[in-house]
Amino acid sequence: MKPADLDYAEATIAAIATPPGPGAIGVIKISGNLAEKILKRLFKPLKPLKEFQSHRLYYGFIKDPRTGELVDEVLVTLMRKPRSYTREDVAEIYGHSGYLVLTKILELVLREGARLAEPGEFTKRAFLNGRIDLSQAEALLDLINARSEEALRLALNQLRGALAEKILALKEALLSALAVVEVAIDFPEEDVELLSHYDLARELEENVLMPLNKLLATYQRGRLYREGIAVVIAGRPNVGKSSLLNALLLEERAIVTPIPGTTRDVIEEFANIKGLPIKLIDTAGLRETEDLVEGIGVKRAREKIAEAEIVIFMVDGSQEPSEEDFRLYEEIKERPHLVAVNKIDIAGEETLNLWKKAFPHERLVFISAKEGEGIEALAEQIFLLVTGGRSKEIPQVAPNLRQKMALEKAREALERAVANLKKPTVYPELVAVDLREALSSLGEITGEATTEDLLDRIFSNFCLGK
Ligand SMILES: Nc1nc2c(ncn2[C@@H]2O[C@H](COP(=O)(O)OP(=O)(O)OP(=O)(O)O)[C@@H](O)[C@H]2O)c(=O)[nH]1
Ligand SMILES: [Mg+2]
Repeated sequence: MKPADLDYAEATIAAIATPPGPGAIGVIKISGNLAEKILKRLFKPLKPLKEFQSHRLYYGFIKDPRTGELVDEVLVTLMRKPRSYTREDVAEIYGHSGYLVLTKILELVLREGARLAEPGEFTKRAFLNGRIDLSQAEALLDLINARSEEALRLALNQLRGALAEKILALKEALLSALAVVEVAIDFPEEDVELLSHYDLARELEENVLMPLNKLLATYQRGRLYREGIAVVIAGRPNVGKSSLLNALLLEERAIVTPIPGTTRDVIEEFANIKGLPIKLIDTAGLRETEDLVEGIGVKRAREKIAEAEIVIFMVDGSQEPSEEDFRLYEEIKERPHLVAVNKIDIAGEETLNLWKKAFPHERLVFISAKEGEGIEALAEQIFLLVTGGRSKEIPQVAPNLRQKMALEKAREALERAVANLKKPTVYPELVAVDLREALSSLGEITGEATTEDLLDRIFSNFCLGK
């Protein structure tokens, strides 16, 4: 663990903010009280410069102040607090992105008094200094990791404070209820008049519980768009699993041959299916085998099937259904699944009818992975299965897992408060305890009440330099 002393938290931090490897530019970020001093020591402007003006770009060179050695030709900028990402003085050096060059500049910066930033530490400071709340910090992470347009939109909304706003509204409604209850505590002799508990219960239900439940209901959708969902393609060897993977990805990702047992490893690739980030998993064909390598592949395939959220069970529609097909189907039929009857381009009508009889349900899709036939219908079926057939409407905001758990805690406390208010005899003290608990749970979402542990957990997911 890192030291928790004040010096550590107040130190000037620095990191390379761009991904490693050659590129047009590479950025070094410095944040903290020493930022300006360090910049002055290392940066030699082309034109003489008395003082940096905030938020201006300057052209010049980075030189090692000890040896005078030239390190890079750069642009630099200084953003004085509080108008910066962290609300501290922030300096940025835009150099040529070569691994060695950037490392050299960073070393100089560290030698002049900064320490290496931890992953997410710049953003953590932005949070600690009150520029963003915790839900916005998490939105930044979502923004960086977004794999679909919708995930991006959700992240942007949250970054702009859409979730924080909703939480604030809930908290205000809670606070005004709490005020009424507290009056009842302070002036018990004033009797029921001040606190018409039944009305208060109704108000809480309408103004807090209902919107809170609405917000909770968007969790699943949000998770879908943020994290996507794993879909495994499984079936006997040679039925066309890898061909389907390629068809859905629109590229020749997996090897396809007429030889049964071609795929032995697990192949995972993200595809965008109707806006959903879907992790497609192609697996080895399921069969008994003497081959050691293939055997391992089959074992892994079974593991993937067990983990997957959705299974596409694939069969060869050009052949009649066999015992083996039914036996394998038994393995997966309890999972959310689709049955894809493949190779309809070469399948006879009678054989296809046999398949229709074998799996008489709405999850049956007829396709030709090779010719691209029925792939759109299959994508539609996947979408329906994933979204549970609910509307295609995407929510404006959606809590993540951490936020959902806090919302649920708030809901429990609220439900207790409402139940107590509806009893014939009301003990305002009890109600107040629950309302305060609900308030503090909501506060966890925006980060008014946090622990070092929680912050570590959130910010360590960031990349270095963010
Ligand atoms: N006619 C026709 N042939 C197909 C179709 N889909 C796949 N094939 C052929 O079937 C053979 C096997 O295809 P693959 O995609 O490798 O099958 P697989 O299920 O991944 O096979 P394994 O990796 O061995 O388990 C290849 O020769 C493909 O060209 C289809 O829709 N129609
Ligand atoms: Mg294959």
